[in-house]
Amino acid sequence: NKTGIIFDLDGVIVDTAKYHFLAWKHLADDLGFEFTEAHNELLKGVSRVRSLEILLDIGKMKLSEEKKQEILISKNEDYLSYITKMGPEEILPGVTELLDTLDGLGIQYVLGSASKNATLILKKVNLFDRFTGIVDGNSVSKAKPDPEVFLLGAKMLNLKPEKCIVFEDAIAGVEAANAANMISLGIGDKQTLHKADFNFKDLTEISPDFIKTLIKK
Ligand code: B16
Ligand code: MG
Repeated sequence: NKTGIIFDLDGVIVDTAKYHFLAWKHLADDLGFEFTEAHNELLKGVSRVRSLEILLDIGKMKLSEEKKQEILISKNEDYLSYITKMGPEEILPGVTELLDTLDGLGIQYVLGSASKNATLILKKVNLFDRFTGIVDGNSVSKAKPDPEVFLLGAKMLNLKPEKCIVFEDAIAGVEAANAANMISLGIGDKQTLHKADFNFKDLTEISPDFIKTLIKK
């Protein structure tokens, strides 16, 4: 009757969206159209390939498959130039305290992220060793809102989906958690994430008591 946790990465553990934004913006600059922070919201939780499609729609551009592949590589190189400079000071508020609470209660947790850079990012912020396992953009064939990433997470935890709690900041991620039949915790704007079972502004709002009531269910 154990419970396990699956954490999304970008927007829950660290704010890598700001680095994705810079890299996508450089690309849009090169292609000659405007890309704003509001546009960047549309890319949160979305896969790399899908992000490029959305970006090209914004710029009303069509490119060959070959050119798209080329662009995806250079965007990632640009993005990695920021990621390699990351350190533990970039862990979002409340994360370390929550992981300490989970460790104290003997609750295991894994990562469930769309990013292909997840392992590198967790290592940079010194959190990699704390996770029981990592499911990321390299392990899945279907992107969120497909539940695949979280179902693989449940497997890694050796738990039934209904015994898993998902922390997500993106609409597609909340939908994926719900489709997986897991308990979804929306982290961020309550209106945006209204499909989540529970809503919190950030992880500082999650008390040990809340976790204890949740794992009793
Ligand atoms: P990469 P998450 C997602 O991370 C980001 O929110 C999304 O903006 C990004 O496109 C995606 O990872 C892929 O990232 O280019 O590093 O493979 O929120 O699922 O942890
Ligand atoms: Mg996210």
